[in-house]
Amino acid sequence: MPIVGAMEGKSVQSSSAYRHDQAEPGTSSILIVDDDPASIQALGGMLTPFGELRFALSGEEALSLATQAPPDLVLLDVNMPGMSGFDVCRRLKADPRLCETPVVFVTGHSDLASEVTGLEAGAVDFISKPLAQPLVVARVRTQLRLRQLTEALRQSARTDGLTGLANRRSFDEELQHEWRRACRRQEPLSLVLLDIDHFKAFNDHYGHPAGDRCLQAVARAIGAVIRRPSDLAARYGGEEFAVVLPATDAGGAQHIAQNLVRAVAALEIPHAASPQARHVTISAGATTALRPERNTQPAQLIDAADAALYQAKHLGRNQAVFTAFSPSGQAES
Ligand code: GH3
Ligand code: MG
Ligand code: MG
Repeated sequence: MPIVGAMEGKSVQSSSAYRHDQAEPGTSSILIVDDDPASIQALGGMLTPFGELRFALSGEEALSLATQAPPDLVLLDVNMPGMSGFDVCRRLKADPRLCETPVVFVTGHSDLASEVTGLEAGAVDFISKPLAQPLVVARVRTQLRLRQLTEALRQSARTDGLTGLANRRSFDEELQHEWRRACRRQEPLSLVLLDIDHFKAFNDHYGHPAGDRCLQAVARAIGAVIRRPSDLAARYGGEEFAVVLPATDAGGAQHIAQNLVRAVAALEIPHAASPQARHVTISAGATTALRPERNTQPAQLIDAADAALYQAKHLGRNQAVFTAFSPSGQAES
């Protein structure tokens, strides 16, 4: 069985000469699962142009490869010794990281009952053996296209349209997520809230479109300050932004908050209507939960950062204030 040694668990890059105009050529990751090496070889030959192909000869191996790196599409044989394709599909659908990956069954006998079982297990389509190349290519292309559209919609539902930062909904979800993670790992979690100073006056003076461009420039400056992949910058609402800093202690949070204030001032966006500065500035409120606990809520972290932001405004704006966050959930100055 030369194909097993040659292809098992390996990646094969596509040739870029082949054109698929609907699903982007060469960019997708497909996992092909079949205990019959001849079927794997046939499918592999048909699908090479779509991108990276990985192969598994059993359900167990398929789950292990999918967990290592979630694919864009799984082509799954129904009848395999050991774990059946239906079981593999159910396991994929039960995994939060893999449940969105479309599964197409490839089956030798497509009777009504097994199609219903497959669809109930979470599959999106069936392909019958013997394999007809045009049909396989068309069905795979359709599923990859749908996957791309779903991903694009998911992304846009999480993004603020004006600034390209995470939107409020995404911020709320991520803060909850990071809070739970920090509780589990006993790690600190920091939050910085930012608010543009005298922005109403900026809009009144320069007009709303200029205000929008200012928000975009401030968002870019914020994005350039935070560099860790786990950090999240979001538009919290209007001219307010939020930065979530996982595994960041009080010193780190103060440092970032000060850098954010400096970075926006350094843009030197003229603000002739500001009573305080000649250019656009922001105020920042930062706080750190040293060891988040499950009996406290991320909303209390927001309250503490907001209290610090209020103080920064009160002290004269264009500055960062840090407020400690006590384990009981009360903010301390
Ligand atoms: P402070 O220094 O106390 O924060 O004063 P401020 O004027 O920035 O605060 P205020 O809350 O009074 O005004 C916020 C302004 O932000 C009012 C609103 O016109 C403007 N704003 C909110 N969202 C947008 C937006 O999407 N685009 C534009 N151009 N302006 C916005
Ligand atoms: Mg405001
Ligand atoms: Mg403001």
